[in-house]
Amino acid sequence: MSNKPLSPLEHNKANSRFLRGTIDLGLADPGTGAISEPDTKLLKFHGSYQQDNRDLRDERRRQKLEPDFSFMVRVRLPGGVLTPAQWLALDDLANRYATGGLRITTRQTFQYHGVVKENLRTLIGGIHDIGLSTLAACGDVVRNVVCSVNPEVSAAHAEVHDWSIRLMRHLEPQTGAYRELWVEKRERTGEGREDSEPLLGPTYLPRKFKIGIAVPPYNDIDVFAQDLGLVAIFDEHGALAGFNLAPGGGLGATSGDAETYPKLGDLIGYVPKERVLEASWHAVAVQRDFGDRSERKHARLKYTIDDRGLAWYRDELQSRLDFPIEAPRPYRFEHNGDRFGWLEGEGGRWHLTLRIPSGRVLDVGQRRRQTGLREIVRVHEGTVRLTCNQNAILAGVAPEARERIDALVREYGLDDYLTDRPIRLNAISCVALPTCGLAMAEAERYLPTLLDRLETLLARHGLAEEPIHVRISGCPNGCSRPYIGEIALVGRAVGRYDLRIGADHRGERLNALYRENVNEAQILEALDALLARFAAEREPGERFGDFTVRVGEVAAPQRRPALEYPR
Ligand code: SRM
Ligand code: SF4
Repeated sequence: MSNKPLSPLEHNKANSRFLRGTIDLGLADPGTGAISEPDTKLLKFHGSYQQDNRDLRDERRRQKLEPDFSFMVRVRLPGGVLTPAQWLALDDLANRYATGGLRITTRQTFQYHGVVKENLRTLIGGIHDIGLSTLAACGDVVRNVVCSVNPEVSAAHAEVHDWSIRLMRHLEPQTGAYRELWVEKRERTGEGREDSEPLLGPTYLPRKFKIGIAVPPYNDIDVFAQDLGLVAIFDEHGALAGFNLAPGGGLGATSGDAETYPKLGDLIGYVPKERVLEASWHAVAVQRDFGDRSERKHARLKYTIDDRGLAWYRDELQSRLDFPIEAPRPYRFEHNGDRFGWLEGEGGRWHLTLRIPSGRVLDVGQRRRQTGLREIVRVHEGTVRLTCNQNAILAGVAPEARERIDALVREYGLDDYLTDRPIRLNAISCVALPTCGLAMAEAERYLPTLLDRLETLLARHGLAEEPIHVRISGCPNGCSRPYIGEIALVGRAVGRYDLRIGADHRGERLNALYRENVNEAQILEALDALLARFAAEREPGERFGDFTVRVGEVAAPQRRPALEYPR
């Protein structure tokens, strides 16, 4: 283990009395819209980030006012499944306490933005009251466990979804701080002496830890971008047998720092389903014990594995288990997108996947998505499922209810899935400006313009119906998983992006840098030439990302995970 000094956040966590800090005092201080800097770090573990409106920063500074502070609140929603009643309650909380409606994230949950300090306790308490939580939605913990939205085979999905909930419960923080602060709303939180964290320990994990379960043939969660990816494996009767383990994925990178990089996870083996809780516990514990606690940029599991070797990680994990990790089992992914429109599932129930651009559940002009979804959910008797591509599914609809839902979809302008071209349907963006403190360029607000320009280019080359996956992030942290986009823009500065190409559409190959730090005109010029070549030289059925690698426009980037032991 490292002799380097611990990062300041490690001391902060150690002294926090199991995540209490002085958050209670900060919330009670009427003199500022903020809380103290050390407490902002602890607040993340409770599911909230302090932010300020970056559009207003300069003006507020000129007026000698403190920044326009508010809080982002992230709900924890394993597997992205919620009831209509929960949807309505979350929607109501958004209207009362947040700005900008609800936002579906790339990890199939909701975020609220613009929550002022005085409303934090009411909002988080309200989320708790409907059986949900924000605990561990952010911070150095196991985050929201995502899983494939798989409504076609609902029995299999139901079981996999159940595992995502069990994993979340098995690995979540045990501190009483959350209950004291947000449920009991105590003026003064306790001492934390009675708390213990059997898995995470008093300093929690070195960094965030993400777990996701994919259900082949769909990789809609991008399983190889997780710290621990689980690929569900089914037996010959279609019953869930167990999971392949793929540790070491992670996409974040820091601009200009070659020591940080995106990476896909590697397959190290298979465990039967009844062993997955134990295997995941120890997969997390290895990172707890060996992850870098001195340099946060180097603290994700991918770096621990790259420093020590995949075989080391597998052996270390195996040494903590009293059952063998078996060889990985075969599976095949078809794509990492969503399947829009109506699909019939088991038991004669139907499922409707709606396109929600950038996940914004908000009324804008004719597109009254927030009101429309509220009206639909009021009559909907199944569940709602959020996808990691920021879309929403009305699941479990009776055949006779479809017509009414279709009418509401049309009335409120939720019919993008019928009108949009594939490139628009599959595009993902991160939040970026104005709320994200790390954004270097626009993402969500620029995406519609970018797509207009790309549609013009595609039409020029006779490619209007081409389902190319486009992803844009406002900085290299990669929250829209841009490093697995067939075309990706990664923000470097206002109006400037790295253009990356060459990922596949199954989430099994990273893309590579094609043009560095370029503006819109340069991006469009480069893509114009690439699309012309694609239209002229592609093989039948070949996808854009695969084409750019085959013809050598970019060198084949990181391999897809190999189906073999790492020895
Ligand atoms: Fe993210 C930080 C938004 C998914 C990698 N991410 C942030 C913060 C909290 C900015 C900050 O630290 O101040 C962003 C808040 C913006 C805002 O105003 O709301 C933010 N990340 C998001 C969301 C909301 C993007 C979206 O538009 O949907 C996603 C919330 C997911 C969730 O519900 O939990 C989101 N972030 C991701 C993903 C994709 C994924 O997990 O599938 C990644 C890449 C995968 C990974 O983790 O490697 C991702 N976010 C990061 C990183 C880079 C971490 C790293 O290892 O370097 C940061 C920066 C950090 O942690 O220091 C970050
Ligand atoms: Fe913010 Fe960067 Fe994540 Fe976008 S990718 S939300 S700009 S941290």
